[in-house]
Amino acid sequence: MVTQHAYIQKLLAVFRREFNREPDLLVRGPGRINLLGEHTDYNGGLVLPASIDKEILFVIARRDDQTGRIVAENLNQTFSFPLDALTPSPLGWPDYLMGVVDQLQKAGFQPGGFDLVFGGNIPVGAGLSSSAALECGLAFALNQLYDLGLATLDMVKLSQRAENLFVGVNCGIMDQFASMFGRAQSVIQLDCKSLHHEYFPFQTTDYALILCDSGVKHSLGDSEYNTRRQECETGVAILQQYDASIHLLRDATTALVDAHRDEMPGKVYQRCRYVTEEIQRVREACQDLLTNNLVAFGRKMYETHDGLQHEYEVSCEELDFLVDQTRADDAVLGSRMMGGGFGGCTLNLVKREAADSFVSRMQEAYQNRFGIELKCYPVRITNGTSVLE
Ligand code: GAF
Repeated sequence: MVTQHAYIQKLLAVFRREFNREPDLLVRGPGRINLLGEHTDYNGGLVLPASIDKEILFVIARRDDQTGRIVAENLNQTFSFPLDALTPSPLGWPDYLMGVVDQLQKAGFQPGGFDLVFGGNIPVGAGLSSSAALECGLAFALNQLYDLGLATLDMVKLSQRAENLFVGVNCGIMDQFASMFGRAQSVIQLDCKSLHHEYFPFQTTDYALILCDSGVKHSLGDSEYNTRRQECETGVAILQQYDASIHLLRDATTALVDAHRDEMPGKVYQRCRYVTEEIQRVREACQDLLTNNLVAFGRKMYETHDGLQHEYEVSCEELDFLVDQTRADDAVLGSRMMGGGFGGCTLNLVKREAADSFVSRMQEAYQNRFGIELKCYPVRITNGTSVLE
């Protein structure tokens, strides 16, 4: 495993070789996990994410002209673009960065050009928000480099808009918020309507958080994500006829959804019920954290998975298998699929002393069932996007 220090040295060497100069700034943009509160962000509900020790590092310097020159170290690719003529790139990854420049400009800021080398250890496609890490890291770096005076929340909103409008992915605000606002040993309870946030302690001395990467990403994920959003909006439109103060599902309760079950198409009812229950679950789970009751917290992770599997229907065979493997395991407090669904990782809360044997058991079972090598990542909760001294 390459240490952060060794990897920074490597990025610095690439920067000097490519640009023949010294950088002005080093920035770290972390990926994220989400403990509970899935598919609630775009419903204005509560989420419970944290930023982690999987990260993208940025080595960057100002330029005197209006050019962005970028090296993606992991991919061994380079890309240059004029800041005053932004067009999407077939390479894909530059769009996350150009999207940030685009949104800065649209918000009335004029960042200058930059030379940048970036790279990191966030597995792509695993649902750990490498895209948010990329957006937030650049927004943060440009804010520092050009003294733009943006508040942290402005950078979060701008990064989300970059993804929505320039990349064209209709995500909620959770991933960017978590990448920016993370705090070591804490989870963030974010209210996605008011954007009020609060930190809750998450001690992992006795328990480890382990991601199991299914290695699959079923292609229907993106279209189903948008369908779920629409189904939730349909539910809101129905409930609004009875209570005009309901603008988002977070404004409704499970009891209200149940009361209007007969007026809703079956799937719409299921989606609304899951969302209102999940928001309540996050509330209760935060009380578990305050009393350090990780057993109760873990149970809620299973409840979330069951809701995502049966009511929200965004899981898949591989994720269900990974969660089912843990159900009778005394070493596991909780397990669930994480993120948008249809692939990516499960998140597991495991007794620390049993972490290694847990990983071996899961890898063997997954290999036997699907013939796929299961990658497992123990993660630590860290601070959010910041300058590296
Ligand atoms: C994806 C989205 F990007 C998030 O905004 C969130 O909606 C999540 O799916 C589901 O909770 O990660």
